[in-house]
Amino acid sequence: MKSFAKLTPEEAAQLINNGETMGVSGFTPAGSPKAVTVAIAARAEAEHATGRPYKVNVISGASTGRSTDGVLAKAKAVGFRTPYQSDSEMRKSINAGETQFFDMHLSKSPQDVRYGFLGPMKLAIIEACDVSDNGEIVLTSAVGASPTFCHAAEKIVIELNRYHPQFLRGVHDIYEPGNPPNREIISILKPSDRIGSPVVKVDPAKIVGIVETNTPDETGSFSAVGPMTAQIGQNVADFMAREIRRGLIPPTFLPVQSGVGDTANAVLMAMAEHPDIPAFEMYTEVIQDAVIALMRQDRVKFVSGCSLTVPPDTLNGIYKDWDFFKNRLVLRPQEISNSPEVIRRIGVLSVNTAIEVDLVGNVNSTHVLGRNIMNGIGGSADFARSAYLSIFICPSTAKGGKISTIVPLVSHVDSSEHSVAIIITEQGVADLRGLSPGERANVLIANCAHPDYRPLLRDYVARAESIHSHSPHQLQSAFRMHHAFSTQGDMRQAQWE
Ligand code: 0RQ
Repeated sequence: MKSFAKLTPEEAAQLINNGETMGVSGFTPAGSPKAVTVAIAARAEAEHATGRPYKVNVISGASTGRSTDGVLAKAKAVGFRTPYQSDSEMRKSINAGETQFFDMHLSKSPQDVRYGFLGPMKLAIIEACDVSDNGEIVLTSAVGASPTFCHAAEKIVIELNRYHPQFLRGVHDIYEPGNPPNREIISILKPSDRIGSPVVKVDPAKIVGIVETNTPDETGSFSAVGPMTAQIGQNVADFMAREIRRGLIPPTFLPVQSGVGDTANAVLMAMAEHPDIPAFEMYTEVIQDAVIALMRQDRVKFVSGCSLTVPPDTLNGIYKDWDFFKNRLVLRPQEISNSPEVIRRIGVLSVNTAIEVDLVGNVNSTHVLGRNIMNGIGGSADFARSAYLSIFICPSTAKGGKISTIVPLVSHVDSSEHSVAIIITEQGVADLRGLSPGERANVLIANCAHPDYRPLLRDYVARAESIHSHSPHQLQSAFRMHHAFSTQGDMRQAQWE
């Protein structure tokens, strides 16, 4: 390490100029930069104060911590952003048109960087817990797209974060697929298979300097499981147990993927508590709090993921019990954790959250009323499209009942009806497998819609059916519920034409 220059964050911030692109390490707040990005935001504010333009393009693994997206967006320092975000300042900047956002499948964004589709990358800012003279980088609590950024960027700055112990060497499995026509099979047959290297190997000449930090990940805690999320979780667990009984899921079970957030946590808890579901393995994207608790109880036997997105207390506990955890988890690049090829082959049971679902099973995971982005598609469709069983969950209503999440037609499509098998709300389960659009509409209304909205939705379908078509729609009324919320503040006010 002696051979690398020590830089202050401010010196590192000089390495990227207006209009240039940087790649940032991490995946969620886990492993994302915490010092150089803050200095870049300060530089942007100073440049703006003198009337000079300064905006950079930011490519990350997924969402980041507030010291990346939060401070940069607040400083109006981001011209272009991809592939995912979940920060309130960044969301505001995107929805105000100040930042151009390109919403991408997370399995695909690294390859688009490698193919050159997103232009040249000037700088990679990479959080590491160790780096050797010969250019071996040991990442921290996430892998994300860091291997690709290290290879694609002209220059690399390392944020050497002393908070993370060097014994993390060995938990990462770094494998970067080649570009076609020379790509090989990703030979993962079960979640615990390792196919790569414990380190990211780079030409040490590309590492222009090291910024030292000692800062925890900016990951928040989850809320306690409430009655709504508990009921959704129970419905998912009961459904899976039923599928085992019917012989449609093998009795040994299959690897599980679960999305992020409180509902996903509740689903995992309910699955782990269900007496008919055996202890299982996970092939997922984000490893969040519930997974760690369930590993300690031996209900989750092994987990393959892309990031350890847990609050600092939980992470400290993992580091303290490293002998227990080190052989039970692996962190992979997002191209591998979310690889459709692997997900399809190993038969992942996938559970993701929807914002709204329409009567034929199209899912909107990203947009509120078709216009404003929430977070992005993330890895949801990487899993949904290729899963053994693709489940989407959500409460049947939002905003105190003024919004129905079951609508005639979604205002934006992320996972189409062709990728969605099961919808589960607190009301129940709609099994859409093998159903025609009209049949899907009936089962979704009966089993998943809130009772307040069932008559309205049944009336919509009845009117559509009166004109005899394959799909139960009337174009003149399809967005009336959204329009009623926009203009009258309540979808129940909708009237069909
Ligand atoms: O708004 O925060 O103002 O109260 O949306 O909704 O119910 O708290 O759900 O936090 O789980 O987020 C789809 C956004 C759900 C998330 C989404 C409002 C609601 C609330 C949040 P408030 P909840 P969650 C990858 C996993 C895409 C990426 C993905 C997501 C806020 O799960 O970003 O799946 N998914 N990644 O009130 C208007 C509606 C609404 C609505 C909810 N119909 N209209 N507002 N809200 N429904 C795969 C992995 O492996 C991890």
